[in-house]
Amino acid sequence: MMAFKDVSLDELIEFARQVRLDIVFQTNKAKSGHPGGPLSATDFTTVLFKSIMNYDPKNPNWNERDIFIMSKGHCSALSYSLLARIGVIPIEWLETFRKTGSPLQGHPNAIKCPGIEVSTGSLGQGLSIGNGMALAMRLNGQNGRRVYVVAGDGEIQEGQYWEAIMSSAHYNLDNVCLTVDVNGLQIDGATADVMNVEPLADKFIAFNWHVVSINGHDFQQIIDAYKEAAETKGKPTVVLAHTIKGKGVSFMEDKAGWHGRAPNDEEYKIAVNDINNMKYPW
Ligand SMILES: Cc1ncc(C[n+]2csc(CCOP(=O)(O)OP(=O)(O)O)c2C)c(N)n1
Repeated sequence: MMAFKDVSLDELIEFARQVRLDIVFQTNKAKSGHPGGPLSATDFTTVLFKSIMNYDPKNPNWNERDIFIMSKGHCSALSYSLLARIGVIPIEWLETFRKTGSPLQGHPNAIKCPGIEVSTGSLGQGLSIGNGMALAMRLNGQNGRRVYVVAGDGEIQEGQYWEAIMSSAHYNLDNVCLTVDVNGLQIDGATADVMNVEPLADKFIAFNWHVVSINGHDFQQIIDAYKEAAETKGKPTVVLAHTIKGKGVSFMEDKAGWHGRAPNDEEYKIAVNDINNMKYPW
């Protein structure tokens, strides 16, 4: 049922590097977009797409596939890069990011872009939708399928998240795995200052979730966390991925100002150089 792929550490490192390059490429080319959040979520989504999730790139609607929902839809540059690099959409499409008429809009459109399961961007909804899909899988007897949702730590200030968190546990949705990208920042400052969401582990435990806390840039910890999630029966799992917003680009790291600002041509050159020089463990 669970067919995790054995992917070498080098392959994960180079895939994640390419994804980071794609993120700064797309936002530079579009002269708009969100680089910070995608760069923090790159490493754990790389593991999901390269070694954890079941899918067929040639048949994105395959009825037995695992579901990936980027609940924090502003991180679309990351989703598009992942879909392009695994072969669901053409790599050339990345040049059209945020252009009028492109399938790759600033916030993802599930009708226009293959591989995008849910149109997101209005924060707060991803887990609710994922719960519905997970319940449908159960009704259909599809015991091998799983739902992976990625949320931001700012995003889960939305009240809808906590209703959904209650529901996943109430229905014992052990086929749901939520990853919270705990980068400590949101659009205009520190999550702790705007609306503190901590202590997250205690909150999820109180809501009857299985909790795994990791360094969200450490590939082994990420792989182990998703394997543990898949082996956990009777309750949903949340992976609290502690990350750095803007990871890999010196002048973006841990800066809220790079949430929704694109690198200009000069900044883009520095960003490419920084990413190319990232050494693992990073
Ligand atoms: C319902 C809703 N309210 C506000 C926004 C505007 N907004 C876009 S991104 C963002 C901050 C999100 O922070 P976080 O979830 O931590 O994302 P990350 O830092 O990982 O990029 C906000 C408030 C939105 N997209 N949807």
